[in-house]
Amino acid sequence: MISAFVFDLDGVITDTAEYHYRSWKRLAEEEGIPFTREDNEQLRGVSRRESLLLLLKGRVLAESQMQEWMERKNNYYRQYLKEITSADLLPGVQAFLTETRAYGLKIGLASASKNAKDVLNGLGIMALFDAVGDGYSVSNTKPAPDLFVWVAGRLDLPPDRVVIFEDAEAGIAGALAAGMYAIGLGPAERVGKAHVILPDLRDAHVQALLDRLPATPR
Ligand code: B16
Ligand code: MG
Repeated sequence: MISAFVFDLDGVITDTAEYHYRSWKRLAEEEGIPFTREDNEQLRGVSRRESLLLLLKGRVLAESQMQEWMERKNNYYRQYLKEITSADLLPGVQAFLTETRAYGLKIGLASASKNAKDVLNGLGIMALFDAVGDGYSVSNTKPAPDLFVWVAGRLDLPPDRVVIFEDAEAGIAGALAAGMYAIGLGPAERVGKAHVILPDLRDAHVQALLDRLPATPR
């Protein structure tokens, strides 16, 4: 029996990837490092530190400088966050979350972002969540299962009663490693290992999705 739906944030509930991109881009320009939108695709769902390492492409910085660069990028990013409202919810999200609650399922968040709570507040949907796992909850980031396990623990549920909604390959891998169900949002090249693949949450319905899940997650 499924008892909870747990959502990734960036790429599932809202599209903060564009703001992350602009913030990293500004830092990269200030430091004379080439950084394109294509480079940014690799940063989806990846922690701030790992994002910086990808941006550096093998360049080595002292730890203090890494900290300063991450802080600077985050300050740029937080400027964008001030502008976030419910208009930034991805299509279908509000209706699907409302339907999920009405169906009687618990709702959780599993995001790599240390800014996740501010994003949920800006979007005006914080009150819908029973548990929020963010960039402060665990040390091991996706594809490790740790964050999903942490959220399931908060919801007091075993893994096979939890369904994860993810847009990143690393997120799907983490959900499966945790022994949970995975619903992939996006192209099969990225989320093909999920139990069910959807383009996005537009037209998604709880019962129809539950009907498509196999009897066990593995
Ligand atoms: P922060 P998600 C991830 O969010 C983003 O996809 C990724 O680009 C970002 O680097 C990461 O959060 C950390 O964000 O710098 O705010 O801590 O997809 O896991 O919700
Ligand atoms: Mg994501």
